[in-house]
Amino acid sequence: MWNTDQLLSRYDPATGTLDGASPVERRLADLRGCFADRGAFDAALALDNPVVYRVGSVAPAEGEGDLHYGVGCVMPGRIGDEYFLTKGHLHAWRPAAEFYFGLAGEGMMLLEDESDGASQMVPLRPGHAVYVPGRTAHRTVNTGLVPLTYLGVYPARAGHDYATIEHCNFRACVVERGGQPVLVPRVRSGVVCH
Ligand code: S6P
Ligand code: ZN
Repeated sequence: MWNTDQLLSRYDPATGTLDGASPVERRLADLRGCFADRGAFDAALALDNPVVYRVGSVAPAEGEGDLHYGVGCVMPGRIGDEYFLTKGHLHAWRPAAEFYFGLAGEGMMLLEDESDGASQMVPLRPGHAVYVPGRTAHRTVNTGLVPLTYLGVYPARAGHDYATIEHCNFRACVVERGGQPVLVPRVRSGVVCH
């Protein structure tokens, strides 16, 4: 029999955190190579190294069929015209899909199909349920003025492959144009992968 502490984690909307979660904090310096405009990144980092996002993950069990989940909170901000974002990853176990649910703020999920490289952005807002299929790189982007908070639920065996994204980055990025988020091909890359 599981005890209640293993089954229950409470979300605090005031702080955007789950109790009992193991926290990870990513600052701007941790995101080198993620933003398209390297000059704007270096200039911003010379001034400050703010927290860009936090994730608290809960891993109740590790068996086949088990689930892990986490709450992410991405701060508002931009580097040049590109909105603050998460590193992004593929799942190490490629078939693993993920379910996202928006809790607060407004943003986009940036998705990239590993098989054909097709990019897509999907709105993520309170009450939005977003399905991230397997074999799809995913990154969360805050396009609003307040923290973007969301729940993600994924197979325990999914794992994270950050290396593929760190090497090549996403093919597209979400930038501000006339006050609106738009998806554009990423330029100004130092690495040619695609
Ligand atoms: C995990 C899930 C999320 C991310 C979070 C931070 O599979 O997709 O909890 O971990 O959005 O993003 P990243 O790319 O730094 O893990
Ligand atoms: Zn994921």
